[in-house]
Amino acid sequence: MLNNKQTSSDHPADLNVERRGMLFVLSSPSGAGKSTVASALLESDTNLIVSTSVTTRKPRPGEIDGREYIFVSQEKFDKMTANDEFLEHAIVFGNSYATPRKPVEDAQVKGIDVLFDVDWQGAQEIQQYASDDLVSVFILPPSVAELEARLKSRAQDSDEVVRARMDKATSEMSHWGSYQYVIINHDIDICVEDARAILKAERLKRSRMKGLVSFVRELGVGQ
Ligand SMILES: Nc1nc2c(ncn2[C@@H]2O[C@H](COP(=O)(O)OP(=O)(O)O)[C@@H](O)[C@H]2O)c(=O)[nH]1
Ligand SMILES: [Mg+2]
Repeated sequence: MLNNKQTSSDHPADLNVERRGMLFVLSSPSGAGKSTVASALLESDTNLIVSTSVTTRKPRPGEIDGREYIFVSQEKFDKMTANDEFLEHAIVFGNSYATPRKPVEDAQVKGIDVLFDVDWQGAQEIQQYASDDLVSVFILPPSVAELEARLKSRAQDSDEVVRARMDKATSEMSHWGSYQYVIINHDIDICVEDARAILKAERLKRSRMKGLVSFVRELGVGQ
């Protein structure tokens, strides 16, 4: 029954409970503002949760196991891979990263949207998994100089790591064309606003509102 969760309100937005959760993929090179955008969206949006990745990378100062990442040994990671616990996995900067499958499946069924902070490899695999449920956004820095400045100001990684990330940024950015949306981060507040607009517009797409056919039928409108 398509309309069994319909509320008494006649606003189509109430039909959102009828839709499957979207998979909202955010990618960018390190330092382009992805984490800031992700945090801002998650804070203000009650129907959006984040996918917490599993990684073999060591925690940085201030990172908490289960919050930024689920930090595991390579051995544990390999075991989880063999158990098919991951929706996708990839090697980034020499460390393994993966998206746990179960929380995504559970959220989608409930109509909750899931945000992913993954690299281009993850985005491609999630695209294959999700097809119509996917919304993908690539965030570009305003310039190479600005990107470098942002990476340096973090000071959490060694110079060597920062250099390696600058080198990788160019190749990561070369995948911008396979994303549905591109945001240039001249101003982080506008960047957040743009990401919110994308999320909102995608939620309002007719094709996602599964309860719409029965709703319109009740309005007495034929096919
Ligand atoms: N494919 C994939 N990439 C991930 C996953 N989790 C994080 N990443 C990416 O791995 C890269 C490194 O992430 P991180 O260690 O947090 O360092 P950051 O570059 O400072 O954000 C980023 O591009 C993330 O988007 C994941 O589960 N799968
Ligand atoms: Mg990150």
